[in-house]
Amino acid sequence: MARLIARRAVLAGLGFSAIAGGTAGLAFSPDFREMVLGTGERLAYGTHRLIGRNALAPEFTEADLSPDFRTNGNTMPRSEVYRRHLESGFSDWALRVDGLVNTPMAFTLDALKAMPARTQITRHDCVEGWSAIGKWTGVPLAQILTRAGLLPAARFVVFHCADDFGGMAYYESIDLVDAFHPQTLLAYAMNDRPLPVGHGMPLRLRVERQLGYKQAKYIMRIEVTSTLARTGLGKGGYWEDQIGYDWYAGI
Ligand SMILES: Nc1nc2c(c(=O)[nH]1)N[C@H]1C(S)=C(S)[C@@H](COP(=O)(O)O)O[C@H]1N2
Ligand SMILES: [Mo]
Repeated sequence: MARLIARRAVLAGLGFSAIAGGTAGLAFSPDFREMVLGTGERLAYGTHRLIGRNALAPEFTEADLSPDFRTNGNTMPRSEVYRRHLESGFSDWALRVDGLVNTPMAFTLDALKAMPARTQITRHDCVEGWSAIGKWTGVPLAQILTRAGLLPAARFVVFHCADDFGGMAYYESIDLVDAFHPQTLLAYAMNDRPLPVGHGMPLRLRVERQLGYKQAKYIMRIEVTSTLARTGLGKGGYWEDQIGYDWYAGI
């Protein structure tokens, strides 16, 4: 039942009217395109939606793992709150899930680890020109959203992070198609070990069909919204706001 509601909200939220039809991928509503997409990304977005909402990013094998997966961006949030969680091993940390949901919820790290997990070996592509293959284990975001239940107006999932650049908090957002994609994870482990601080401890996003800057680290709160206009400077993410990176960073 909860699943059905969530699915209906996905379809309604994106204006998919003919999801089962051959052209479903291009059936997103014009107002949605105008609101958030530039010309180049509109092409990538349309292509991905045409290929299929659940088309998988390539997955690799253990032999392909990068011996050295570098870090990028912030590697240690400086907020007091984060420092305290780090010192206490995130024992009283909880992921908050709120916004346009039926039931606002909080998930401790143990609760997340007790949920059905998915592991995938994928390539991370940073817009700055480097890539690395890593193994990620976490909870599919779809499970979290299904547990909380989406309200009909839900269209985006916003990830609020613990770190900032010059006082501007890092955040990112995705649409509901990516949010319910089978490879979209809230990862708590990397290469079979707890997520290192530099890579986003305790929780980071993996949204495998998009570039590195979408892979939000240090997630503290997930907010479901109907618009991106009221978060940060309104472009859907820290780098989108600051230097105009595409909101839809399709690879
Ligand atoms: N919270 C947060 N998430 C972030 C960043 C950041 O600075 N802060 N940097 C982004 C960028 S540009 C990249 S390439 C990846 C880097 O992930 P890594 O440090 O695990 O390699 O994280 C992304 N997510
Ligand atoms: Mo990046």
